[in-house]
Amino acid sequence: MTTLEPFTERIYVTRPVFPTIEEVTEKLRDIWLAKWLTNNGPQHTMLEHELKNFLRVPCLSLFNNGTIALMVACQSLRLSGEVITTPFTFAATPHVLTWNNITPIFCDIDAETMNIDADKIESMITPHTTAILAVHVFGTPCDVEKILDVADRYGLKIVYDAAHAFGVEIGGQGIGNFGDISMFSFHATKLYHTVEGGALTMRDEHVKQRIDLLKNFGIKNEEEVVMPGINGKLDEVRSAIGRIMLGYVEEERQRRIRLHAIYNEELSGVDGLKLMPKCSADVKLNYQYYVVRIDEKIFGRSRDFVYDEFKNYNVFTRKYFHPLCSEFTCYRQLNSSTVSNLPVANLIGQQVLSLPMYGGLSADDVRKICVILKSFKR
Ligand code: T4K
Repeated sequence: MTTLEPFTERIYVTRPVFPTIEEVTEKLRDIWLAKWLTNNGPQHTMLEHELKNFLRVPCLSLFNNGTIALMVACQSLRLSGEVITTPFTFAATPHVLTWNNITPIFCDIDAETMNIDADKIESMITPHTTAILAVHVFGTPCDVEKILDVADRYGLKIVYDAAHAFGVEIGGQGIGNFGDISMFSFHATKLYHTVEGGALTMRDEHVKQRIDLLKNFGIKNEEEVVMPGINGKLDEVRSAIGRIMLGYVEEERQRRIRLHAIYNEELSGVDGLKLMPKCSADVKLNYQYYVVRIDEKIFGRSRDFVYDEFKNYNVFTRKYFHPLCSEFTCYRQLNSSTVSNLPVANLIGQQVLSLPMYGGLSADDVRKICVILKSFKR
């Protein structure tokens, strides 16, 4: 079982969960019968309702992807000037700010959770700051209380990029209840997906109404267009797939819980490897990713060595998130992008590696990945 032969087939960092073709065909038949393909059809209405219940949030608005959703979130709150965010995230997070004519201000991250360091946010606030855009990286919740405290004291809005946090809860409350607006991504590579898609969640029905206008060109009715909106609509086919996929989430999550446990069991105690952060007992996690940090000085091999070497075994890991957003050519000239402002993020960006994590992996696959990883140690 745990030989060091390469895997016979490529093992990717993740694989999408697929519904059966029969389930999809059945739903497509409904769509064909209704002759309604997009623009607020019945599948869309039903999915919005079902997701609102699933995520335990008062209001939810569906989108064609998470990035457009986040752009609309910034528009709906009329954010401007500067927004404080994390450099340790996917490119979409700072890009939506730039697309809204807002300057991203990068704040360093916490060495344990890898989320924005709530204790450092205050020092980044200027008279131009309008909001905090925090990311629940790898599904680990941000310090929502501290972020609320600083936002309240300075009158700032809070937007959470919850792209990785589908189904995560704090103390029985859906993660989408925190902040003014949260964004979820339903991309194919996520625990839950609609092929491409996303959603915003919010507490205020009036905010939802504004968001629903913004994602439909600002069209109020056949006579009135009340704001410069965009096309952020999720169509009927993807909405229908999303309805099917809701039936798959919990089983997929359970499979990943088991695989996480095997990774933890096999890798804990290996000098130079830091495993996923521990969360308090009242947090329900989704186990979407499994990330290790490799300390080259102790492990004897760099993260880049491990990443390259894994390929010889047909294992395709990912360096989520390297390079940091503050290292992108479009952001590195910002004052907040200096290494001295972001020491923790720069260190973690060099160490982090996302290992394969999806329900289709077997326990033996994960054990073998761990044996391979441990064999690299010097
Ligand atoms: N905020 C954050 C914090 C995010 O992480 C993301 C997206 C967003 C915002 C924006 O949300 P969206 O607009 O995407 O809804 C992937 C995803 O495309 C992206 O959604 C995700 N974050 C990011 C972390 O990961 P890539 O460029 O790494 O994807 P890709 O195509 O390399 O796929 C990863 C692996 O998955 C492949 O090596 C193989 C496997 N795969 C992928 C696809 C698409 C398959 O087996 N089948 C497939 O169909 O960005």
